[in-house]
Order: sequence, then structure tokens, then C-alpha cells
Amino acid sequence: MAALKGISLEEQIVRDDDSAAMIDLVGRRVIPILVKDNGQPMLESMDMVDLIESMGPPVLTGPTRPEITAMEKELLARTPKLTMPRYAILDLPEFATASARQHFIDRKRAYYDDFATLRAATGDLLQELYPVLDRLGELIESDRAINGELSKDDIRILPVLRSAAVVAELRFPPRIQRYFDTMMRRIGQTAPPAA
Ligand SMILES: N[C@@H](CCC(=O)N[C@@H](CS)C(=O)NCC(=O)O)C(=O)O
Repeated sequence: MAALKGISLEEQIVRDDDSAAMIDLVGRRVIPILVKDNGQPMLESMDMVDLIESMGPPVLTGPTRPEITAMEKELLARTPKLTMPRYAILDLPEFATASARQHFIDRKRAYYDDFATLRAATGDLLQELYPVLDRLGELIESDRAINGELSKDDIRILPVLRSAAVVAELRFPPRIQRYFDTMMRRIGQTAPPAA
């Protein structure tokens, strides 16, 4: 979002086992946290989007569509079983130490099946995801904006696609792949590492 506006944010990655970093700032474990220039921390990613959007000329000028919000929910109901077991083995900065990685695995095991079992189910899980991706692909109006002009719907969907892209076996429908490549280029990011 900030990148789309040409605003640079100082990014600090919190190691998964560094609960203190979050608790000291806002009293509980939660990310993302935006610390404003005056030192005041802010929670809720969509509030952060509103704040950044209020700086300089607006960029999220397009309409939103309830179908896209529904798509986000449908995707998020299916992607974590694919992405969580992969995050656990990827070389991500939040898992810079063995204890940080183990902390993530222990935390997630409370909600998910054993990661090896989930990885073995990749084919079936992808078959459940593809119909949703196909429907999303049909809704994308332009490579540069889901609704033809940038809107909060892009801010909702692009991160979900980015996280799904850690699944090495996943092939986005062509319409989504073009949108994803275009948007990632615009925000100056490469596709995430996949496993
Ligand atoms: N409504 C919040 C949700 C934030 C949220 O659910 N963050 C998750 C990670 S995406 C979290 O902090 N989980 C607790 C943890 O990692 O221990 C927002 O959109 O910013």
C-alpha cells in the first residue's frame, strides 16, 4: 500500500518468539503494528491503509465490490492449510533462529493438523482452492486493479495471493498470474520463496 503511494516505511520484522516486542508496544501479541512518527502505535491493518491513503494524493480511488470481500474470505478459509506448513520450512526473517521457528510451529499446532500431514494433502487442498481462484480470475477487470481502478479490494486480495504463492505446486489461473505479476512489479517486490 505504502509502496503504491511511493511512501517508504521503516520495516521491523519481529521474530516469532519475541512476544515482548509486541507486548511492550501494544500490550499483546499482534502484528501488524504501525508506529506513527509521534511514537503512537496503531493496530488494524485497514486503519493503517486509511492513514497512509490520507497522506498525499489518494491512490485507492476505484470502487469496491462485495464479491471481492467475499472472495477474500473464501480464499482465507482455504489457504492457511497450504501456507502454514510451508512458512514453517521457509527461510523467513521472522524465523531467523531455531527457537523462533519452533515457536511458530508450536503455536500453529494448536489450530492445525500435523504439518507433514497437511503437506501430504497438498493435491486435495489445491483442488479445493482452484475453483475459488477461477472465480476470482473472472472478477479481475485489469492487470493493474481488480476493479479497473485501484481500490481497497486490491489491498485485500494481493496479500492473500502473495501468501498463497509460497505453495510451489500452485499455478494461478492466467488472469490472476498476470494481475499478480503486474502488482508485485509495481510495489517493487519479487514473488516470495516457495516450498
Ligand atoms: N484485524 C487485525 C488482525 C491482525 C491479526 O490477526 N494478526 C495476526 C497475524 S496475521 C496475529 O497477530 N496473530 C497473533 C500472533 O501472531 O501471535 C488487522 O487486520 O490488523
